[in-house]
Amino acid sequence: MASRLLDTIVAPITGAQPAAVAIVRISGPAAWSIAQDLFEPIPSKIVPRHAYYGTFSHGDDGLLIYFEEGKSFTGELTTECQIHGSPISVRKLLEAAQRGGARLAEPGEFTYRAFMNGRLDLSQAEGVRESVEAISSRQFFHANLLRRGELRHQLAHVSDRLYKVLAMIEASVDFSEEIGELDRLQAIGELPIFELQQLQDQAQRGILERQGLTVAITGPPNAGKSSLLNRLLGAERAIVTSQAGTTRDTVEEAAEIDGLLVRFIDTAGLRDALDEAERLGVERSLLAAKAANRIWFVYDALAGWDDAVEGEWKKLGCPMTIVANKSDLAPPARPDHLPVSALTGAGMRKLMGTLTSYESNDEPLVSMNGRHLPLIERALASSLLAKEVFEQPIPDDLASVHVRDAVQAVGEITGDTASDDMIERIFRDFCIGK
Ligand SMILES: Nc1nc2c(ncn2[C@@H]2O[C@H](COP(=O)(O)OP(=O)(O)OP(=O)(O)O)[C@@H](O)[C@H]2O)c(=O)[nH]1
Ligand SMILES: [Mg+2]
Repeated sequence: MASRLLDTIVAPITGAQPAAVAIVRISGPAAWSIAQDLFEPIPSKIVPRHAYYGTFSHGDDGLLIYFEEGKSFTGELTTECQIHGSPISVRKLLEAAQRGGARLAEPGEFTYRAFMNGRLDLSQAEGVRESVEAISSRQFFHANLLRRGELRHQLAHVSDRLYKVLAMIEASVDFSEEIGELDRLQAIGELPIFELQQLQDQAQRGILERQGLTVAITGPPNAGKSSLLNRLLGAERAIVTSQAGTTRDTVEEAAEIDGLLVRFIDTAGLRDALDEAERLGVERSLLAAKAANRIWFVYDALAGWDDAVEGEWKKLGCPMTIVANKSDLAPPARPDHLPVSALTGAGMRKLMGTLTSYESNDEPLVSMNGRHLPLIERALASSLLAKEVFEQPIPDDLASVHVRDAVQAVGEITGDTASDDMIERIFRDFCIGK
């Protein structure tokens, strides 16, 4: 993509038509001259970021907005055309812009240009994509944190410190006679170990909240597992009957619980299966439980907690929340069982609360995704190795290798040291118009 930065590009930046309005963005050196041929009346003196009403040459009317170079999303001279959101109108405007000299933007090319022009670093560009693709409130929250650049800001500070240590080492090697030996304690103090540890500690939450959770709803037959799923979804998703052994195949559905994306898996009741289909169903239940982040073991409070139920519970043998359903009919067998009723909805808030309780309720100030964490860990490990060198009677410049590796790792997050390949890979997943 890099060699083609001089082209002027065009694409709709709004979603699927038909819609009330669509926006077509033209970005690049010819953005204004192309727009002048597409729109009238062109005001004698155009004010940036003001909307002008007029007619487009392809027959639609709407608004034209002009953005100066350096003050647009891409950092380039840009015009945006707001037209009616009909597929025909959008296509005709795109064709007219192409006749005027623009070419269709590749997926992610607007954001790529914003990155190449320094408007965003690589992590912020990822934040742009994540904001667009977010389907839960927590995903959107983390995407916005990333997009706004707090990680970029903190990593700039980390890099500064690393470069300072490199400079100290180089100066002491090159000018040892003039400035004397390296002050090793000072060099250790400059290593951003604490900052990287803090980032590492904070990364997990963003990664978890982006991924969301998978919850397997298991337990004996007829306990009300499918009823519980339906109650959570507010829809009759799974078949419910009064017969034990109703659910065979796993039933999966996602819902947003307190902002978090949660995939619920309703499973076949656990017991010694009566036929082949049920046996396979029970096998799938166990697999689902194994793969899930959380397990709810649901039993029927009226039927009670007998040896058979206890036996099935023990077979799972991993930590889980024990849910006493049908609490409208009977209390839970034990005080540590969570009473709920899929019928009345009692206890549901508390049950959902078990999914979203965090050790710390403070909102994070910085967010990282799954690509960033290993790089933070690498930068931290290298910084610790550099510290080890400084603590031993071996030449200072051996620490440079480790410090440089930390710089490299941090730069792969921000894009400063990322290879073209890596950058292309990240932008390849963007959609057209982003
Ligand atoms: N009173 C009462 N009845 C419930 C409750 N939850 C479920 N039931 C009833 O219990 C029966 C079994 O419910 P299901 O949701 O099919 O139970 P299940 O655990 O999915 O059963 P299998 O799929 O056979 O393993 C149905 O008749 C439901 O109407 C509840 O909270 N209170
Ligand atoms: Mg069921």
